[in-house]
Amino acid sequence: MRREWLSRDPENAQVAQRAEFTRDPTPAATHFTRNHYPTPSIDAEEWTLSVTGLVDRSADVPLADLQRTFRTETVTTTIGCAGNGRSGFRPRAAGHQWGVGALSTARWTGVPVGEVLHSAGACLDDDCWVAAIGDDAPEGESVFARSLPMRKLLEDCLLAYGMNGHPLPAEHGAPVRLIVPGWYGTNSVKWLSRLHVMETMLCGPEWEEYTHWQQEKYRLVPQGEQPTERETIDAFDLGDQFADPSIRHPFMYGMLVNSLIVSPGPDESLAPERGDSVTIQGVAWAGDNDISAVEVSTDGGETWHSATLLGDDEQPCWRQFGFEWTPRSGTHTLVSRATDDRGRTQPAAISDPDERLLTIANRKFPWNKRGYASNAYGPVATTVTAE
Ligand SMILES: Nc1nc2c(c(=O)[nH]1)N[C@H]1C(S)=C(S)[C@@H](COP(=O)(O)O)O[C@H]1N2
Ligand SMILES: [Mo]
Repeated sequence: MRREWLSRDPENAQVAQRAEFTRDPTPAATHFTRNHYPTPSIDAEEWTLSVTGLVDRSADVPLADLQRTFRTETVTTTIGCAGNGRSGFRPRAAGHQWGVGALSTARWTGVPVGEVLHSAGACLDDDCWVAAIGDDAPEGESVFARSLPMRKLLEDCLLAYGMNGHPLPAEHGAPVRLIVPGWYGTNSVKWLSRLHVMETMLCGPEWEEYTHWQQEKYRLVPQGEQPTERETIDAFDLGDQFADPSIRHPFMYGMLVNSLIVSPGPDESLAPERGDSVTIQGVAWAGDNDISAVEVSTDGGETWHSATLLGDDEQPCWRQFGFEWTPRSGTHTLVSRATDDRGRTQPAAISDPDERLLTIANRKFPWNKRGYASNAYGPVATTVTAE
């Protein structure tokens, strides 16, 4: 079993085995799927991308033009759903109870968003916003749309029509989706139909049908509070939003540093020859930042050892790591703890709701109503037994 279904209609499936995470890339058939509405069927021949708002020339770009007229790039990136790890929240947070499998890495091929904005004569100022609008909402439902800051779009975002060297599959957003490397998956709008350049985020009565997924959902909100609409913010990395007291309910943008032990797998029994070592393997990722170190503990976080980072640094995707361990017989709790290149480390646990935390404090991640964005290592620990 490659994927475990959380619901079939709409389709929501997570990667079933941690072992998949050291495959590079995650095959499309294994990649997690997170849909709020059923997968729409869109005729690629009829499809166009509308570019509207603060532009000199509004445009409707057909797929063939997108593929032929503009520069193409391929980017490998790790996408994690903001709800990944939600099942670790106590008490339970609302929504699908994702384990650790709403996380995958793929190679996306498409056109840098800046190419298309440029050719439409869009306002490219740093303080402009672009609404990325999806085409999946059934009649009467809120349109799936996200507001992205211009600087990020120009830096590294793609209008993707290919995944792992094949045409983009329907459930991953065909014919074209946005890819926002290093940011929570919700920003990578699938079944993209329109880019609208504006001075603010989607907000206010004028955009009523478009604001739900931007302003209400995908905010980090403690027990007993409600998020209020904002027109703009100027910190995007979730850690930077935590550090800005003017942003009380952060938006799900740049991902926090995180890691996971892949092998040995949960509940595995190890039978190494006496004195032989076992390789502990895992993956670590840090959104827009780089991983600077990973530590591994075999006693649930009491003592820590430096792991070896493998592969390239400066990739907008996960870094693999390894640690040679000579287990004594008995039961062991394995956890990993990554640190990003800005010195920020994963917390140990998720807080209680009544602590009302608004940021990571005392090595605790703030419990929040929708169970978003936990990077605590405790809830994703694995237990193994050595003979
Ligand atoms: N139009 C649209 N785009 C969407 C979604 C959606 O429901 N509708 N889900 C978002 C969320 S919450 C995530 S985590 C990613 C998941 O991408 P995937 O299904 O290709 O893994 O798509 C995002 N893009
Ligand atoms: Mo998500």
